[in-house]
Amino acid sequence: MQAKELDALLARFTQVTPGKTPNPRVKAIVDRIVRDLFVTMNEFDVTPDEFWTACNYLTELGKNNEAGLLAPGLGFEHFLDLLVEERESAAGLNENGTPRTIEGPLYVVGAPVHQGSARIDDGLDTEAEPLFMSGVVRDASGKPVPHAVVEVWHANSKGNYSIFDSSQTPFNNRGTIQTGADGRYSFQSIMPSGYACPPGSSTLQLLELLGRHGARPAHIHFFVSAPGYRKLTTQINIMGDPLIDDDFAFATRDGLVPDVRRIDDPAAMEARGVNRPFAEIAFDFRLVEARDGLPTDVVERPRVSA
Ligand code: MBD
Ligand code: FE
Repeated sequence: MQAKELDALLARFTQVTPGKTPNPRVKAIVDRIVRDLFVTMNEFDVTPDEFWTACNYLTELGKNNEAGLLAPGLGFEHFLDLLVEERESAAGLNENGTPRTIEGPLYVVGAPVHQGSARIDDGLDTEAEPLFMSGVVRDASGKPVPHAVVEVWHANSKGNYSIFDSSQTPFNNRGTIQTGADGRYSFQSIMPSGYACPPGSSTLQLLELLGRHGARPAHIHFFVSAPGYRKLTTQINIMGDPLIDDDFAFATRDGLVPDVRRIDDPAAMEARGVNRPFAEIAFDFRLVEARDGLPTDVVERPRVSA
């Protein structure tokens, strides 16, 4: 179809019904997306079979509750991080903060709350490597932030998340740690493995058509918040994971790959109360001060609660 004809068609299809009032932002964005899709269909001579395959794909994606999995897989969630950061930099926000990275779809509201330190694994995975992680929540100048809250969630040694994986105890590898005046947090858990999109999932089906895999390096998620500071959504990656620079969700960032100490000294094992060699990670978070006129740090999205 010629551009002129396409323009005339879109002008007709995007007319407002007399007497109705559109939401101007929704209208502007949807009109634009429809235009871009028409242009794409025109350019690629999309057939009816292809179009309905795509519609059915979206229906199945929704039925499987996978919009939140495809979004990081296609890079949208990381792109949102970059868009927020562009606005933060333009506003001159302190750049000493711990880098943000995507939340992903597997956070669950309602994890057990602990003071200062916690054990967040259920102790049932006796093959997994014990992991001890600790650090301090600091401000941009390095001073401890009192009364910070560190929410942590990660996969088990098979790469699966409790609640979404009904074979695990609820809230395994999930916890909320309230720090004291010193900003210190610590927890005991087990070393996670990287998540991979389930075989047969809508997300993996599309990724395969794109010549991609659907796996993540091992990682641990955090929300870190404190009164007067911007809420930080981030993750650390486990150093040495072969996918660290090949994450299907594009979440790896400089500054988020701390050293992992491996310890097999029997006295240290005994002191930690474990019967196997274990891993230690030290990681301090740096929060930046809250400020008006920035994109919100508290993202509204549907989240599972349990
Ligand atoms: C995850 O564990 C995850 O963090 C993301 C972003 C997507 C899928 C699974
Ligand atoms: Fe994850």
